[in-house]
Amino acid sequence: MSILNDISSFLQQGRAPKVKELVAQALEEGIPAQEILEQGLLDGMSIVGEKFKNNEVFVPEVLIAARAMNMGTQILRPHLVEAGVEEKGTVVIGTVKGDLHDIGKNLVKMMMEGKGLKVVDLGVDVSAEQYVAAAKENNANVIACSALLTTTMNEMKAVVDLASQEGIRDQIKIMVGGAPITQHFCDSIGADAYTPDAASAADEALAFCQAV
Ligand code: B1M
Repeated sequence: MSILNDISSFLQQGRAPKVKELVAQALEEGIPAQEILEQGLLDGMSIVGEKFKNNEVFVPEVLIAARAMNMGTQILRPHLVEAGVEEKGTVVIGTVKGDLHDIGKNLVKMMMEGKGLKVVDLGVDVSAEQYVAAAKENNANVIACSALLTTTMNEMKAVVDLASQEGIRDQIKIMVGGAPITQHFCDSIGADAYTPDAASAADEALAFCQAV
């Protein structure tokens, strides 16, 4: 079994120290960080997600797998983030109100930092008021909203609407993403961009910042 399969399998078992150790070992063996992320960590997490959907595992198991995922990504972080010295723009990021999923949001943040962007991370369960206040305070170019639940994705519309009410809509781009989000949804709420993954989110945010 390859080391990437082992990482996936230990992640599924929630064995964080083992995941951490193998991620470090894979890096030492010269496996690219992106490959470790996709074929090791994300592979394991998507299997956990499938089992969660089928009621084969439950919230506690998912939580310990998520903790293992986070430990693995922490080791990968410096290799994924080759941050530019000069800041190229500012992004305010968070997971929308009512939603506690942050693994994808953290990956998006990491990739954006890797493009030399300053990222202000508001965490999870972020209200429209918090996004807009932080965008104003930090003179941000982009608000980036992540949602993983179909029940919370409509919070993104509240962010777009509040940015308009507060008169900053024409100065800021609003990006949306997360598993239930689609281009159609993005268009329907009047957001500026939907991207399906962390790498394309970072490219898009950089493009917005450079267009200012
Ligand atoms: Co939750 N959960 N969860 N969960 N969970 C899902 C999302 C679910 C699909 C599982 C399922 O049923 N198959 C389901 C949602 C169903 C739906 O809404 N239709 C679900 C549910 C129902 C729930 C609870 C309600 C369960 C319960 O309590 N009964 C509950 C809700 C809690 C809450 O938020 N209020 C809950 C809780 C949890 C845990 C706390 C246990 C844990 C989260 C831990 C954490 O994040 N710290 C958890 C997890 C881990 C998952 C799954 C298994 C994995 C999510 C994940 O991290 N994926 C998930 C099943 C699945 O997705 N297969 C599931 C890996 C991550 C890298 O992917 O976040 O999609 P993702 O990010 C991607 C892209 O979407 C994109 O980039 C990333 C990759 O490049 N992206 C963006 C993300 N944000 C972006 C923003 C952008 C652009 C791209 O621009 C701004």
